[in-house]
Amino acid sequence: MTQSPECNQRRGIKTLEPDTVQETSPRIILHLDMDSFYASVEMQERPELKGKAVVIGADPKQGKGRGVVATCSYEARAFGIRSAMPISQAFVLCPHAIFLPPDFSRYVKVSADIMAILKAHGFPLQQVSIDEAFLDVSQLGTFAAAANLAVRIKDTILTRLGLTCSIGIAPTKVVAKIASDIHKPGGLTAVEPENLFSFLAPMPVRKIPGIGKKTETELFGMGIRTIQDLAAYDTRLLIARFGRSAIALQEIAAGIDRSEVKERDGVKSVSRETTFTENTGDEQLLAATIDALADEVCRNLSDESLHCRTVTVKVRYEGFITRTKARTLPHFTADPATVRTCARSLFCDIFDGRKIRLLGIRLSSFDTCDSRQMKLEV
Ligand code: TTP
Ligand code: MG
Repeated sequence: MTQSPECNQRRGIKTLEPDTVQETSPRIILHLDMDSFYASVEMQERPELKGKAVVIGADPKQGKGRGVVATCSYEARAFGIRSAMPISQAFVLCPHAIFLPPDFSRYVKVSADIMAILKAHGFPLQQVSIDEAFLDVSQLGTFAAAANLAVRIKDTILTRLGLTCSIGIAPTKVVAKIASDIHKPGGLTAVEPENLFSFLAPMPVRKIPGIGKKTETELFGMGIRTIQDLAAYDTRLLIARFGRSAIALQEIAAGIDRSEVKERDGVKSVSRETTFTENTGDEQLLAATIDALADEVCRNLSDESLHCRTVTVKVRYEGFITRTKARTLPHFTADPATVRTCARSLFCDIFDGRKIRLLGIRLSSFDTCDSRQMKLEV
């Protein structure tokens, strides 16, 4: 990073001691995120949908549907529709939109094609979700070379798969991710080390991955609105409010992020949830749903050759009150019966008899079959 501490003081930005932040050759991280992924896959396969407001998610049932929007085309976003919005609200915003159910297996296949295109360039690759990945392209040596690579990747994905993506390039993973998001769709944004602070400083704190609505509200209450405000805030007061994690947060705000592109860190969790057509307190139906969800997530687990240790059950009661409870098992497992038993017991712990709108199960803390095998052999 080339900016002097004096210059940062003038801007009100904190830095660590120069010797802990100076890097002789800065890393170059590329973050790619597909544009309106599920919707774009559908539009690619059905050209008559191109240019239309397309919403992927639950059946809207003329505005009486339940469940949420998974994603929507940018044309639909112009009407205010967003991911995770109730599908009934999406219908009100744009009744003439084309509503389609998600076709997950199709998206997983396209995702694998995208990752294969990225992997072919031979750089360390970390897939972080179905439609996004980091590449550590530091070996290219310059940001200009990284930008050329980004253009080639965008072209290949467009030519071979007919899909667009957005790419961010920066010296850290966090900034590369923020950069890939700011000129969507079809963006390419490079933040060179000397521009790191001026890029981050004016952004709203919410841009930092991990800062959600709740933390944002608390930060606003403390007078912290921009990333620069966060970087300049008294660290002791931040720790008093948010605990030790405030240190990492403040480092990110100052452009410091040492996290590496980890090749085997792909899938972090596998989850499935279902929204009932009508809120229900029928214990038999709830138990059967838990079993079906457990079987489904276990199938996903074995597709990915993974074993998990942590099972989380999510219950959303009528009125949108959500409870979750997690348990970490003593051993890694992919066994549906084990997951079912654990999920049922977690459900019993949080079920208070009220009617339920949604049930979900998430599996996390993974070990791959390969690494488990290796441990057994030791
Ligand atoms: P995102 O990359 O967050 O969204 P996106 O690709 O649809 O749009 P953008 O151009 O803003 O990147 O998520 C990737 C896919 O994950 C998305 O196409 C659908 C799915 N998804 C959900 O099912 N529910 C959600 O709440 C979100 C955010 C995404
Ligand atoms: Mg995306």
